[in-house]
Amino acid sequence: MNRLTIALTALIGLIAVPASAKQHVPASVDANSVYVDAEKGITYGPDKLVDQMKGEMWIEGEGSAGLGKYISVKFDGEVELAKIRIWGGCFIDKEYWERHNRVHEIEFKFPDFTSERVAIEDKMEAQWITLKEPKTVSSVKIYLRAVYKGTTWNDTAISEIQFFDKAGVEGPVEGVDVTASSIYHDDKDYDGAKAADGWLDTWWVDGEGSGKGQTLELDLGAQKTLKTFAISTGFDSSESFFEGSNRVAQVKLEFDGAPAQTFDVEDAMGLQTFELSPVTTSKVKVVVSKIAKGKSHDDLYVGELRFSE
Ligand SMILES: [Ca+2]
Ligand SMILES: [Ca+2]
Repeated sequence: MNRLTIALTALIGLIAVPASAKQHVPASVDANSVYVDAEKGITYGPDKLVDQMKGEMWIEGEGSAGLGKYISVKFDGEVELAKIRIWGGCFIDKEYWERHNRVHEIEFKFPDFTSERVAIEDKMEAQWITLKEPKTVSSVKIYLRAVYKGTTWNDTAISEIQFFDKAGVEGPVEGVDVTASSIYHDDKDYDGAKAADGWLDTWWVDGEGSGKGQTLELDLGAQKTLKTFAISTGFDSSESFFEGSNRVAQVKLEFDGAPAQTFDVEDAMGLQTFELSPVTTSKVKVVVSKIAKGKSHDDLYVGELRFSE
């Protein structure tokens, strides 16, 4: 084997085996059927399968349940696909979940002409699918094969899909328990849990004053060594809502037995990620140390707080 061959082998080896375990965010998602509600001006497009919002979903646009229609997912190069997490219905709330069709069976079709058909339980929670064996692919098609019938509409909805390699979730710490210092009208739709549920379109809203000085205490469930922190703040479902209510402008993060770290948050919609000085802790107290004032409401919104190892 000459030096060039060795170099090429090493290069191919690097391409075939991902350097680290992670979630694969698709480069594009298309569908061969899309429901457009012309009256309301809403397109239930396939981009909504990967927008991190549970209230936004893809709905097939057939008069039927859309069986045989598919979603086409492309990755940025080859990835190891081993696990898929799916929210296979309309996840706005229990009522809408029941009124729409839910996914019962889907079939994965891979570029090497192999396929795998899997069943999904009829329950309103994210479900994990583990492929019989991991596939190295740059794309996959997902066909609707069977549905659970909705009570009102013969429309099949999928709120979100995520793709992972063998290691599964290695992103933000999940299953975080959150205690908020106050909650808007004690309303469970805006409790502390909404700030760490993975969804950008669910919010914790404070219940006292402007939100300055309020805290969210996060219990990570075990000691973790945290390396990044991400936050989305403001009522960011539209520009005008965002400007209307209070946003976090600065946070102070307090840990178990380690110095606090303070971050200035840009006054912008969407998720912002910060590098932490790595810290090992089982709890994080997020103190809202500065806020930006809304034009019309004195309520503070936090969509997400995420900590990654
Ligand atoms: Ca979505
Ligand atoms: Ca949320």
